[in-house]
Amino acid sequence: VNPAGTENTSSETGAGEISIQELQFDRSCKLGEGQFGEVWKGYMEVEEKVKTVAVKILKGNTMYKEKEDFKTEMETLKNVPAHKNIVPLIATSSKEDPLFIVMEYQTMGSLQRVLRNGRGNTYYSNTYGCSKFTAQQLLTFAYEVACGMTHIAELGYLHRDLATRNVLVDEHFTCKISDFGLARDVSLIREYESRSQGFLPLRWMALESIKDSVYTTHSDVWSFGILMWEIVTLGCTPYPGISSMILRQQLENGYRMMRPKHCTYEVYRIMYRCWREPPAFRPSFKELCQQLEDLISKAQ
Ligand code: ACK
Repeated sequence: VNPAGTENTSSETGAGEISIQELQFDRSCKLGEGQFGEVWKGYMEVEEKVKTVAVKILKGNTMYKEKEDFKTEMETLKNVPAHKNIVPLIATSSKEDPLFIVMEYQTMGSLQRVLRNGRGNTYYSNTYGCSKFTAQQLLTFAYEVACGMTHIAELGYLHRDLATRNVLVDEHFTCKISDFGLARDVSLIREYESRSQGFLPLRWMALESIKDSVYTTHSDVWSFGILMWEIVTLGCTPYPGISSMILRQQLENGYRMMRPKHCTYEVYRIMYRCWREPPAFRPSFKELCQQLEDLISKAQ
């Protein structure tokens, strides 16, 4: 098990297989629920210490394909070396029912929740509206997600669903990317829109993903641009006032979200570049890290 925040030079997370009996659940604390699974707060003994964990359990009635996808992705996650901006995987049950993954518990919940909770608390009114976060803190959230994504991209993996709801935040306000590559519980979340292929996070998707179901690191970069927009608007839903029915046509016509109120031109330029139509014209995650780091040091 890799403690939070440590770098691991080995090629595996070291997350082992466990059975459900090795976990204790906090029955009063269901963290989330979807059609295919539930996330529960629980406790597990790790190296003779009781650790608070989040357990994502695949429901028993899921279809064969979803089960196989979940198993495959668990194997993928196990092979990703630890990184301080990726949620540490502690253990899995990938061989027998119930299938589940055990992650480190992240005290503050999702970045979406953190941003929305930060609204209206006017500690800093000189930043992005009235929030309890400074411009520097908000840029740091984006920077940390870009660092985690650089790691994922360098390993050749895709996230496919990068959004503030899938980034978790620890007690030090460090962002940790979660659930990448996993078959997700998308049915009950309003932000996933029903289409013939199932439920899709349309408002976070690159044009080529919407049109041709093409997913690459470049399409993850597009989603990162949307995530930056979520950060500067303190967790608003993208494309306000635009229905999902007309979104594709609007994007094809060249429409992109406007610069949000309070967002600097420099920050807007970064997110706007992530939405260029030719995928190869978008910045890489490494470039995004560099640009955000420069902005953070200027904001000091
Ligand atoms: O915003 P939240 O409280 O944070 O609500 C969602 C919910 O479960 C569905 O994803 C929470 N969640 C997921 N994984 C974790 C974790 N590792 N630690 C803490 N909360 C988590 C997430």
